[in-house]
Amino acid sequence: MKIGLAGYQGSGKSTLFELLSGHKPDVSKSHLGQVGITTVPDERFDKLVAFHKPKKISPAKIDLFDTPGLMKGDNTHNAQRLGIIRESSALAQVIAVFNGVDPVAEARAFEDDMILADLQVVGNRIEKLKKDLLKPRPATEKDELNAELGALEFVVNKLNNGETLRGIPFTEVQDKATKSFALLTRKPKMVVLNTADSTVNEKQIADLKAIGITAIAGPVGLELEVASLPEEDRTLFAEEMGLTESCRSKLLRAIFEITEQITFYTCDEKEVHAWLLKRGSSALEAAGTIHTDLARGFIRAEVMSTDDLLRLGSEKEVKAAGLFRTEGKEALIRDGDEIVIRFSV
Ligand SMILES: Nc1nc2c(ncn2[C@@H]2O[C@H](COP(=O)(O)OP(=O)(O)O)[C@@H](O)[C@H]2O)c(=O)[nH]1
Ligand SMILES: [Mg+2]
Repeated sequence: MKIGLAGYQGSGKSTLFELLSGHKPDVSKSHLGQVGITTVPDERFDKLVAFHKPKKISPAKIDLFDTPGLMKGDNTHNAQRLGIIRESSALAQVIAVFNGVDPVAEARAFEDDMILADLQVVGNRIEKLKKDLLKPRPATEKDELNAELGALEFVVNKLNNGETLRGIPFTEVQDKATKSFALLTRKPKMVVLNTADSTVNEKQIADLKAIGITAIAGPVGLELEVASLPEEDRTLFAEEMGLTESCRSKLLRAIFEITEQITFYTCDEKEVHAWLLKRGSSALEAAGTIHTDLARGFIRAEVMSTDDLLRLGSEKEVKAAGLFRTEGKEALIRDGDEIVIRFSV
């Protein structure tokens, strides 16, 4: 999963990137954006590691994408800059509350910039389709082009109304017609209110919630300062500054919520591995997350809940309690499941 850290210049995207990834972004690459990795803290994973004592541990990881900042009111360049974040699976907009920026106004401005960027790519395609439809073509081909045109016109109408495409159910034709655009306004999005200190303005969070945006707040710059202190000073300083829950943990919780992620695990004496999966996914999709071979040669999944395993103390006891499941391709994988995929290729 790749999270685009987005927003206007000077909002603290690069600071957040450094806080989460531990790497200072290379300024010479800032016009292209850069990717770093953050590990997902997970108590259940830590318990599984203590239980299985594997040689290798692989916690879940998320790619972070520090993206070029937008400029207020600069439509042409913003659309171009936004093009870079199309490959993100979700967006976190950073807002400089520490600078007195109004969160709702800035969240709306960002939505408008994304709407314009989406309108540009979809509009270009519509023009091309209309030209193609004027040329002589076999009827079946024309039908296909007309279907695509209809799908894209639906999208353009929404965008022209100032609406985003987030959460709108798409038909198969609409999905197919828009897939290659990776529409920005369709991506799950959250807001990070970058505050001056540990004081959080709950009203700002509620105001964003009221316009459908999940937000968290935290002093990104201050947390980075604390992170750079010698380890023995960190706790004391964090306490003095009133820093309780870290931005990392708040952000990841919100990201899991907006992207509807769950975590499942594969465990043996060699490795304990945490994997991310969209809620509602099947055993076959979980297998495909691990390796395409496992999906291709899928025979069955053996599944138990981590909670049952840790509570009862062994796989044998889980089986004795009738809580061990042998499942087919379609079975739903739940948050916290430990699974083994049996396969043959
Ligand atoms: N006071 C304060 N300054 C911050 C904070 N976060 C970032 N800054 C400063 O704001 C400026 C822009 O931050 P940067 O992360 O480069 O923003 P970007 O343009 O969004 O990548 C830098 O001078 C940072 O030191 C913060 O939480 N508090
Ligand atoms: Mg930056």
